Amino acid sequence: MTAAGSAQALFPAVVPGEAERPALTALGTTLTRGRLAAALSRYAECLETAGIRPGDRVAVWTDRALETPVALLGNAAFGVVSVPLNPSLGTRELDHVLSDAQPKLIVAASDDAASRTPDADVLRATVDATGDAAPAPRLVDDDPLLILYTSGTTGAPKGAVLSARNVAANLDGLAEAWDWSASDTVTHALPLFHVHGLVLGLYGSRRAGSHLHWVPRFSPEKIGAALAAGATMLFAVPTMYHRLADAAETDPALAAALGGARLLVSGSAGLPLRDHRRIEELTGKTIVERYGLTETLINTAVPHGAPRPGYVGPPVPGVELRLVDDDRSPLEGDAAHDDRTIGEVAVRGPSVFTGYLNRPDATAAVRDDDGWFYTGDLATMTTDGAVRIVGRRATDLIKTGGFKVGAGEVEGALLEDADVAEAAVLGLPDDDLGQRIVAFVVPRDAAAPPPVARLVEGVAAALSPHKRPREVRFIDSLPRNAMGKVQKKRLLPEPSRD
Ligand code: MCA
Ligand code: AMP
Repeated sequence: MTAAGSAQALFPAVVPGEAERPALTALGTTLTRGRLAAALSRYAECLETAGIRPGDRVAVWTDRALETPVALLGNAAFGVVSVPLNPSLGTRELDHVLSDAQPKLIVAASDDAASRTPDADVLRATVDATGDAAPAPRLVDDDPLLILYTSGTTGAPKGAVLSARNVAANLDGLAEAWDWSASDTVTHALPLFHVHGLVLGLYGSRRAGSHLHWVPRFSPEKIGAALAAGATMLFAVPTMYHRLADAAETDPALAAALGGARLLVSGSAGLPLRDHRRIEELTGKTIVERYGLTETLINTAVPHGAPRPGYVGPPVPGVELRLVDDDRSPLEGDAAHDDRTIGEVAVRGPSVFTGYLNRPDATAAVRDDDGWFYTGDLATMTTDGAVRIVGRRATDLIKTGGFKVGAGEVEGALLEDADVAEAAVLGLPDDDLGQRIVAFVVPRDAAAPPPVARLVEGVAAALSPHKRPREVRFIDSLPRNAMGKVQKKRLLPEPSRD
């Protein structure tokens, strides 16, 4: 696995004798390690023919097709910087990402990308797994590997730039925590445009040498089938576990398949204790949680063999973590470890991103001169370092189905509607989604409010379907304080106000 000098390859080379082991399965096709390496080489040749050189930015339209993981692995292997694009991105958000990241090329498995981006160069991706594999491993270095777009409270999403070293360091820490090895098969049904599905699921599997069985569209049945076919690890967001628990209640084969896995991992949002318990009762397996951010990758992980519902684990090997107060001073003495005193999570280490693309101001706001990154998440810690996430600083950041959504961007999209005078968006508790996006809208004419479907479609078409409000409530005016500032908490039902 080592290349020249002490430099290390990002993904291990295929060892003779192991070329026939499965590496990647999706939609009924399996590529062995040898054939995947060949497919990456053919893909790299296509990039070269298209005039792409290492260091260039290439966007990947993450169609639900085998071509997508092959392109994302091929970009990494060839040394180009991937900008993964959600194919459901609305017009406004797509324009923003393309003008911010300025990719030289968009790679896509379908015609969709070309019709949505008439001014861009689009390369139609195919999987050609014939011929030899060229031995040109991408090394672990500080050059950018990925630009991943993530929402803030206001404004358009920012591009978090992650280097190969960020990714390799984090994946090695997770492999240690979870005893993740080449004998594992990971399955997941996550999108490939975010850290969870892409960095952990796809790149993690390649780095550990394990087999990835990617299910491009989530359903409990398909996850059950992947587990029954031999997957040993499942990565999923809490919404998926909630739906798996619902389905397993009437499907003993699914419960048995979940129980047969070596490790069930949840992340991207907190898993309610109720769903922890339901899965445990139905399958005999206890889910382990891990906690992270796009900008820092995974900060904490419950280790394999030591499940602890309610906690997201100790720091991943290589990550420094501490709780800080409102002034960003570390909590001291017992307060830092009493599992009661709440502080903001700050992290430092090789997995913290290199910065936001084109946004040094935003980078400086979250990372200090000593390299500490301030997550905005509120937590407690035990004496043995186990972290419990209890909330977030900003109520304007919503996590719905594991996707992060800024209230401000949804409000902005609602205000585009000529019949909307004012809008305030909140995440309200939801058993399935964790939080559901609820829009409080003041219509220009109370007697003739705009149709709800039009408002919902408007947000989906401008931003992305997962940012659409699941509920719209019309109100006469937004509650404001004496200074005229909107007081969103007064829109909440009484018990949720704190
Ligand atoms: C429905 N649809 C619509 C509308 N209604 N489209 C436009 N306008 C509408 N009004 C479409 C959607 O586009 C979608 O189509 C389909 O209907 C279902 O949409 P939806 O109801 O939103 O999906 P869901 O069934 O609720 O999805 C649940 C889910 C999903 C599968 C759990 O939320 C999901 O994949 N979550 C994963 C999020 C994730 O990976 N987060 C990681 C972030 P179509 O199906 O065709 O698209 S990384 C991170 O957080 C950190 C680092 C970490 O810790 O991991
Ligand atoms: P993102 O910006 O999509 O990368 O989301 C990062 C945010 O997801 C974190 O700041 C947390 O608020 C949340 N998150 C991720 N994993 C967990 C978890 N296991 N428990 C609670 N919150 C989580």
